[in-house]
Amino acid sequence: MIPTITAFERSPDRGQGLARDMRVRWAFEEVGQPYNVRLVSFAEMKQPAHRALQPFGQIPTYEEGDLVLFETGSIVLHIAERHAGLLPDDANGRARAITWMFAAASTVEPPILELQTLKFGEGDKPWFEARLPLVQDRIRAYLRDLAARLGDADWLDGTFSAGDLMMVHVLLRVRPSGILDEFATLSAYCDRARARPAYQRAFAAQLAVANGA
Ligand code: GTB
Repeated sequence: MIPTITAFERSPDRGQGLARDMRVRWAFEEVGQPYNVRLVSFAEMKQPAHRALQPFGQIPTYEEGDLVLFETGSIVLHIAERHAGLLPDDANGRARAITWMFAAASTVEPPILELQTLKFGEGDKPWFEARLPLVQDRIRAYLRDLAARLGDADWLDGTFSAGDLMMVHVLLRVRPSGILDEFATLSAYCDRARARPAYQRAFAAQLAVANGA
């Protein structure tokens, strides 16, 4: 059965790959699994039918027969566990790759989301100017530690894994702020990931939606 995911009918980034369906598309492409996409409008996302799939009224979702999943980490892990290509064969290597998935979503992503919330939702608030450098520095601290761990390796733990996929997509979210460029090795890490044919196919597919194809 071919799984179906949901994605923005009109992504606010106009197809620059920042919306989270990109992670799922990329995972499918890495393992060579075909998938269908159902596009949803913002209004539809908040309706009971979509909330039955995603309680918070967000994209992406994943449907495969009776199975319905939400949360990109869970969906990417599900794909990685069922298909070769995104998790190492040895049990410890798999556990470490999954640890990096959690590190991306639970440690590195929250301050990046905080920066977005601040910039796009609190720009007119009296605390904006004071909070901005604090949040930016919190991101820098995590990126410094991540860069130290990556060192001059290509990927976080041996071969490319679902951990890298999640981490790179989280890092790409902070790129427009200019902070990623302060870390040359992380920037190169993201470029390496973006050069992967699977990433490029996924990017092209979601850009095609934005271009009305
Ligand atoms: N933790 C969940 C997951 O990982 O699946 C978070 C899902 C989520 O935040 N989905 C967003 C959403 O549906 C889309 S990706 N938002 C609508 C809502 O909450 O009402 C977040 C996103 C949106 C837009 C851009 N962009 O345009 O640059 C980037 C990322």
